[in-house]
Amino acid sequence: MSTSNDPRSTLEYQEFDRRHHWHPFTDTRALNKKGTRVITRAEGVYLWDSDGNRILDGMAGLWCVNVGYGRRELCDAAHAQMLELPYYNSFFQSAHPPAIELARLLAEVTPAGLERAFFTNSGSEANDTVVRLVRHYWSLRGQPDRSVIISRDNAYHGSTVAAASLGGMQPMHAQGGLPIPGIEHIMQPHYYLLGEGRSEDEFGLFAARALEDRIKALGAQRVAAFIAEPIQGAGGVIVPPATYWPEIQRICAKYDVLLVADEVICGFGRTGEWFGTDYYDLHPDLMSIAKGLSSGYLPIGAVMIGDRIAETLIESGGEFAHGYTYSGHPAACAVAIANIGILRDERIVERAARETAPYFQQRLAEFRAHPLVSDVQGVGLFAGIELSADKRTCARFDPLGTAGGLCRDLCIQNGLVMRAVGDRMILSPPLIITREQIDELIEKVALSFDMTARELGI
Ligand code: PXG
Repeated sequence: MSTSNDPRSTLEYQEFDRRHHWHPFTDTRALNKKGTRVITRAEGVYLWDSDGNRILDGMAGLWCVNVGYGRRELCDAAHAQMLELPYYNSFFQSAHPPAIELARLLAEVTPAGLERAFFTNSGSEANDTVVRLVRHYWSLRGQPDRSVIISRDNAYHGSTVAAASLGGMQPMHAQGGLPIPGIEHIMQPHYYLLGEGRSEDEFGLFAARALEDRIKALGAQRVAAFIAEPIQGAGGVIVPPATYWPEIQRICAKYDVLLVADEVICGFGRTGEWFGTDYYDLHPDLMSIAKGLSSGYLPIGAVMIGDRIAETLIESGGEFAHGYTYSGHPAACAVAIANIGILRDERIVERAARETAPYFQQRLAEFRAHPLVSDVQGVGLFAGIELSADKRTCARFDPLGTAGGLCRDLCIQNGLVMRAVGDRMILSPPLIITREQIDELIEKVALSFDMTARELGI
């Protein structure tokens, strides 16, 4: 048995990985040819691989390591909690201090009107919980036919059956007969892709009114909820026009459709506010959270439940027949409490908003002049940068992803993790990234863009 003091060679890891480890969202044949990258340790904003290369993590893991790597307080919190009470559940009229304390803390940091937390182990489970909860709510309100949930094209809400159905990713729907019944998708507010012929403000209203049109077409009495990420993350960091969210909110209120904010990526500081709903001044009935809740140190998610839903369930009595063995796992809750403590005590969100995020966005905007770049969009500490075969006409690459895949690989060669969504390059670094580290990141991005352009002859 190998230990961290006695590591295997990269080739050995790769061979065992090929033989025994099935990766998520991965072309196994392509991976097996190439061999996996093995990440062995991390500190701050940096990762190290099994060959000793240092890599700047421009994605905060998978959009989650908001406080950065190597925070001993989070490890100590898990350790202490596991010695005290490694496991107990919150079924059958029980609870334990970390779950109670975290729920109380979440009521404090999330927007007003979301006072109760239902714990899950992931964002996917949070969104599965949302599907069951909104349908149960409308049943209790005597409107069982209000069961349709409207989502958006290109949304990502997770990989479980209900969450993938809510998502708007065609390749996911194509595998396994999704979506499940009762899920509808409307257009996404992606101005760069779909805005032709309209001003940005006009397009925002147009995209929002797709919701009203769909509600009318279905009949409002059938529509339970609308779910959306305040800013689409995995879809490519799609920042909606300023007119979009106020109009969505007006429409949800008009037709009494519940508003569900999927804050799995936007939550806990990514936008420069604590939540995307703070950034856009939204008043959701439900909010899904995960990722930044524990900065990814342990798996935990939650659904924050709005008062009108909670009160209906309480007044009606009876069980919400739903829950996970590890809902509110003590160690994960203890880590989340410590993580929120760090975010608060060190004013990480506020400092990023004031100091580093504006600099990050300003430096990224410089890439608008790059021959390969046709669009740069971002808020706070995340951004999407569109690579185009011809920046004047915004021509797309054929096949899609030609430049994105190449650029992503060159980034790694240059010591940077940057994610590619087709030909859109994504950044979402830990919120503790410094100005100097942003300079380093920009330098690596510039080098990688230049190399990509050269290889593609642009
Ligand atoms: N909602 C949103 C908005 C997400 O981004 C989930 C729900 C699901 O969370 P879990 O914890 O079940 O994974 C997510 C997850 C990517 C990528 O490549 C994005 C996610 C997950 C994995 C990869 O961009 N987002």
